[in-house]
Amino acid sequence: MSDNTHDAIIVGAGVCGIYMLYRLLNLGLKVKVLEAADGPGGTWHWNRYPGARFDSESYTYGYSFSKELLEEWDWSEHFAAQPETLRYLNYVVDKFSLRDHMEFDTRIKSAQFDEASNQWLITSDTGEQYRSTYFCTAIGMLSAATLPRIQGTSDFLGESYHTYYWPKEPVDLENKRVAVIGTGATGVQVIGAIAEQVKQLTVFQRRPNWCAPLHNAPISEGEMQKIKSSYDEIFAKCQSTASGFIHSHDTRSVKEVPTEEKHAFWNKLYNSPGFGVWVGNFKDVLVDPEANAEYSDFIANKIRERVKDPITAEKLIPKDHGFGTRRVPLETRYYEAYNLDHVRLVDITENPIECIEAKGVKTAQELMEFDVIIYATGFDAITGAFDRIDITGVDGIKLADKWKDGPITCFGVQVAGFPNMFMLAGPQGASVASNFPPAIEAAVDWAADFMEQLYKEGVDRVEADADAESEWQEYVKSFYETSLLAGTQSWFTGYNSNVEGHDKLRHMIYLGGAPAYRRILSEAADNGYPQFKTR
Ligand code: NA7
Repeated sequence: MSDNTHDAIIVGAGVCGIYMLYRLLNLGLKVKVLEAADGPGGTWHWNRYPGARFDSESYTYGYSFSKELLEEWDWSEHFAAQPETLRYLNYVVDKFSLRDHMEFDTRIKSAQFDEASNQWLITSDTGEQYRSTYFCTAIGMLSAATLPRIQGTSDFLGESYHTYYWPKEPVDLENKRVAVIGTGATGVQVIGAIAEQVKQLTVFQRRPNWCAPLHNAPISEGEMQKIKSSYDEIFAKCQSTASGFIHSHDTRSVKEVPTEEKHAFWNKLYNSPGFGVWVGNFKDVLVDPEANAEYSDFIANKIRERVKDPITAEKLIPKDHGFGTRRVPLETRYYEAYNLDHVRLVDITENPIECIEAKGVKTAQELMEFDVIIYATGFDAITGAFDRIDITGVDGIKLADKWKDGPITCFGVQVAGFPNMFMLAGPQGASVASNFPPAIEAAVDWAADFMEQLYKEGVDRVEADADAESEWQEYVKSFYETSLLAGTQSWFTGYNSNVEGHDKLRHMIYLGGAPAYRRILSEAADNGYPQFKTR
């Protein structure tokens, strides 16, 4: 085997790629990770913006596969900030001696399946070529950042940053006039973190999101010891919930609970840390429009209580979708930011941005001058990272063409016509709709076990069956008929106004819950992988 020929190439050294590398090296395979960044960490390598932190409890975000690692690592906060997570991932890479198998500063431009050898020919943007039997994508679901399609972004003479490409060097925002465009999970974290330190903050909001308090806190030494002794129960709990978080939903429905008791429960959720406020709710809040409307009203009143100016408060309350039907940003003093005299909310549905100019942002009503513009405008989510690579399967078929109207997969792990390509956290899998690491550990284990079996059997070509793929499509779509998430425009449902053609529903994610997804994968394995053809 030549130096650049491998059993498997994994693209991406984030949470997913790191664990896949660990698994495949343990199988004795020749494996390499190719990574565009200059170090491991993926999401946590790139997103260095102020306020970037987990919305998952730290101790459910770490890997569960190594008891030794769990014993060694101490989290300092219940929801760790980006620098700590990046340190953690680097620690994992070094602990398991993975770094030597990673090649950094290597962005993949194309991947082409070669029928004669049953290998993938993978080419970097500098023209370096690699061959491998398996082409494993661990390229992230939120790694193709998108700037707004606003005229003049390059004319601005101050500093400007997309949150994903935040520089490694410190950015001094003190005494600066700062604009933030975008109020998704990222914008909300940035705004909460910088509002008090800047001279002037102007937030450009197109559509408000339903946000709720994170309630972060430090983890004391005693608490960490307790967490360490409870890891088995913590991970078992995460395995049991649809969302993969430690929060399980209440089995009662909104209508059957008396108002006083209901409000006491909702107050408890609102005052508790993490995503309980979203996924720990009554069972019908995300499926029954009336239940959802009642809960949304409850949360709207919380916003009214926290924001002093009633006009601003109303602008911050979503009117076009119910609570939890888009990704809920968890926040720290986000709403209180709008009570500061130097913070202004600009509703761009009333006062649209016309263009960016040398000095700032020109809206229909005025020119606002800024020193810094922060674009928290999100991602070409889930499929964007795939679209950036020219992926060619059998008979010259392009993945981008096959996915023109949305992803088509079998179990979210393979695509018919693209043999030996394993998507470790791909579209239509469970990871995007749940706590990421527990879901990817399961998906990686499944793919690695499958490859181990193929390797032992001497099989060097495996491909999703087209009929099985069609069945999976129908199955994935069926959940969209009952979930309120499906009726809302967001990156969950494939919308992005900054990407041509992403203006209609695409079936991006599997909404059936993580435990059911794992069951489906295990059944496939137990039955000898009937959804896949080998030769
Ligand atoms: P999101 O959640 O996609 O949010 C992007 C935000 O940027 C959202 O408020 C958008 O408004 C706004 N946006 C996008 N384009 C424009 C233009 N052209 N003009 C004005 N405003 C715009 O991305 P995030 O980075 O916040 O979060 C992504 C995920 O990362 C998050 O869910 C976590 O899982 C981690 P819109 O709502 O589309 O009207």
